[in-house]
Amino acid sequence: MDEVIRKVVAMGLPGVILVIVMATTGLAGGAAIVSALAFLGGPAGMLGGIAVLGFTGVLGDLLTKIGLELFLMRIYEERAKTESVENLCREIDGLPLISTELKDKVKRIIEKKFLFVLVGRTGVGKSSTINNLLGSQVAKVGDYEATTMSATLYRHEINGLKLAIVDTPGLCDELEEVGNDQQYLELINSKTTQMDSMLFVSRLDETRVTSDEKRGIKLISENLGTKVWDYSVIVFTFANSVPASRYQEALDKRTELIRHEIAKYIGEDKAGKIPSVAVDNQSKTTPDGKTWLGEFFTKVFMRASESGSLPFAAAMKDSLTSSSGEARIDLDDKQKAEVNKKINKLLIGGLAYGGAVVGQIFGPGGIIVGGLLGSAVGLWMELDRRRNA
Ligand SMILES: Nc1nc2c(ncn2[C@@H]2O[C@H](COP(=O)(O)OP(=O)(O)O)[C@@H](O)[C@H]2O)c(=O)[nH]1
Ligand SMILES: [Mg+2]
Repeated sequence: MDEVIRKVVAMGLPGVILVIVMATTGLAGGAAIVSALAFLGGPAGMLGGIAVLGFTGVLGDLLTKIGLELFLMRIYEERAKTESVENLCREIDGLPLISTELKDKVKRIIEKKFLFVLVGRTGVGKSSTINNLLGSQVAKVGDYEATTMSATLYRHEINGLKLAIVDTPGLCDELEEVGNDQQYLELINSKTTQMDSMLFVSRLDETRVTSDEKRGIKLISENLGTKVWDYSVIVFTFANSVPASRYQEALDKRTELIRHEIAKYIGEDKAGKIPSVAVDNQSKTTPDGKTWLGEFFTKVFMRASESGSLPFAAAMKDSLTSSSGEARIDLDDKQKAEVNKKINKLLIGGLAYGGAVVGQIFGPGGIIVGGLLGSAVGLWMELDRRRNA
């Protein structure tokens, strides 16, 4: 661990306050210490000494280099190894000078809760995809009557990561009573800062963007805000329903079509960057002979990591690097290299994150990503409350 981080960790709350004061006020040296003491409401031994005074120099340097966000994540991640997560979350809630959004991010890194949302027309394979991702039959498949707007949240814990996947039936369906989705969208909207990725699910073997999908894209863009597309991935199901000879072409064409529809709200440039991936819920492979789970993981991981979901990438690191047992998700060398590069670049930001090397993904029974779970506890409780209301 970096020496500076180690020192701040050893200081506990006073150390955190000192870091925040320096980052948000630009104060340094004795002035920063005096100010931090004021926030702490009295003399705190560790901040009083000359040792700390001299320390503010190197502290400031590292802060400039990696930024407050990464610094705080790193400190709390380290402290969570020896202190209760519950107490730390309470401490974080009470921190001065920083936004609620930043607090949420820092809490997420120690709680290891992640939220994914699946949207798509009924019947495209959302539930099947969730089951494949989580490696267990948690979602009910083939329910064509699920055209109500009640969202379902599936929770699953994998290697200590708490994943929540929200299945949103109806969002892309032509409904008689559309009255509900406003309320529902507002609800999701209030949680978007906690959403790690939104998966837009559509069939690969179709030739058009259907009117329900267009409506879904419009609803999402207008209600969740266009930013939601920054961390979305387009997932094409029924990959094997397309002949192998036409697979790549179909994937390119379908991607282009969906992106074009989304572009109406965010522009072609941004839409052109939304990644897509093909899966087939009845098979381990796609028509190109590749195992799709690895590609899927890589795409979602990269996207969630890019979209400012540093906590996700950070928490993922341990799962990615565990080395016991057989991996449930196999990454090929290229995928491993990509994920490695991302983890090392993102997490580290110059800081000793320890040069993670992706070995295998999620040991026995493990894996990844699918949905939305964690931060979702709030969403889940809210949905539950409304459902029962
Ligand atoms: N061949 C094939 N069938 C699929 C695929 N995904 C889902 N299905 C089938 O399509 C039907 C609807 O799937 P479901 O997961 O319930 O869709 P949802 O309404 O979006 O949740 C079920 O009969 C699934 O077995 C896929 O990728 N390939
Ligand atoms: Mg379903």
